Amino acid sequence: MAALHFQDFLPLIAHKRGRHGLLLELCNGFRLLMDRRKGLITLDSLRTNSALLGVQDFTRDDLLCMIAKADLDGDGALSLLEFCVLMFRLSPDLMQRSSFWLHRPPQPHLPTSSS
Ligand SMILES: [Ca+2]
Repeated sequence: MAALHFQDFLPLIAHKRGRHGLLLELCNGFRLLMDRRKGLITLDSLRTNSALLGVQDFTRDDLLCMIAKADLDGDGALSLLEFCVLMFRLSPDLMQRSSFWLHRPPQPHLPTSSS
């Protein structure tokens, strides 16, 4: 049986809790992995918390490669946005669902004249 990773649960979370719940879980996942002083996921913070992502058997070079592939601005660390993009890329089911969400943008809750 293949090991399950954080991103494997994202489609289920999206189905059960909707896009707001999914974004909340992504933010929670980011916070667990980030370097608290920098507010970013660094190589060191990723190595320290790699078991949370199910990548504890990854080498330093594997983790560097993972960061490099997701590091959109080239600063050597992952921001929340870069982490979210990485999780969507690692989860094909989630990627398919995201195109559905793009066609149905969130509806703002505007106050009515009676409220
Ligand atoms: Ca970056």
